[in-house]
Amino acid sequence: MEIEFSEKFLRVLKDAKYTAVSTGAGVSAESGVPTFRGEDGLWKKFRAEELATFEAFQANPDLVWEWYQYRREIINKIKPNLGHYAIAEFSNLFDKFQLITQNVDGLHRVAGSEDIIELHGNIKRNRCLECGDINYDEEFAEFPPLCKCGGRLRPDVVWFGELLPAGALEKAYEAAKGCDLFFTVGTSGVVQPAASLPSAARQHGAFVVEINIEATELTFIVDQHFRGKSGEILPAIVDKIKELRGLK
Ligand code: BJW
Ligand code: ZN
Repeated sequence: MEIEFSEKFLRVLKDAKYTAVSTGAGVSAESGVPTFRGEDGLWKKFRAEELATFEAFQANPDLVWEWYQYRREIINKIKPNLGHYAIAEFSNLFDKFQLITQNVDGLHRVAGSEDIIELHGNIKRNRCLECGDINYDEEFAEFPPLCKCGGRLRPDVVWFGELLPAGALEKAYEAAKGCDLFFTVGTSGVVQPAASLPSAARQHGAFVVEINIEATELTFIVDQHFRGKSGEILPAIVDKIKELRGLK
């Protein structure tokens, strides 16, 4: 894809030593994972905010588990896209790199990224509400599923009103504050605290770039907005970095 890169962006791209990338559901959209908000975000007419809470789970564990099993089935069938692979290449192109994701689908790891901060957990894990045991079972003897100890299992993800995994947010903030180039990719920027990372990066001097198919809550605070699909724009950026560094 031919993209117009500004002089300023090219200079930042060439000079950046420490880059951080923060991703949301949009980066997996081209793989076939539905996003949360907008038209395709609805599942049986429910909004994510109505299902992704502990209260919803307590009131109707069958319904919430059905949603997660439906999503696991989708994720099990699909593959990373060119956006995930481009991000995996980033780690070889900068002295220091950190990937942060709100996604629970694990596709960054499949694409080859390592050291991923998963702010909202991982959909493949189950956690017992009683003993805290973690397992990766997908077939269950009973539904909603129970742990060996008899306690109720839940998906090991972060619901609204819950704290992010210990250390994850701190590590993400450290990256945002320490990097000189920060990308926010495929997120609507409405869910906190993840949505505050780009402004933290900017306040600490990073050049902040957004990649999204539409304007978001974050667009007005970024230095550069690329309008388009992450699976097209990220590979073009990787090509440009390689060209600038004489790697191709
Ligand atoms: C493309 C594309 C392509 C499409 N290429 N782009 C009032 C004010 C401020 C905060 C709060 C408040 N009231 C409550 C809060 C806190 C709350 C919050 O932020 N709520 C807001 C909604 C108002 N946050 C929390 O509760 C968090 N915890 C917390 O704050 O703890 C402290 C605390 C404790 C106790 C009390 C109060 C505070 C936890 C948030 C957990 C979010 N969990 C979910 C579910 C995870 C599990 C699961 O997957 O089921 O995380 S919700 C859902 O939203 C999921 C996502 O990670 C998250 C973000 O969504 P994302 O990724 O941005 O997706 P979309 O769909 O919104 O956007 C997709 C984007 O992609 C769009 O922009 C498209 O245009 C774009 N796109 N195709 C590029 N090809
Ligand atoms: Zn248990």
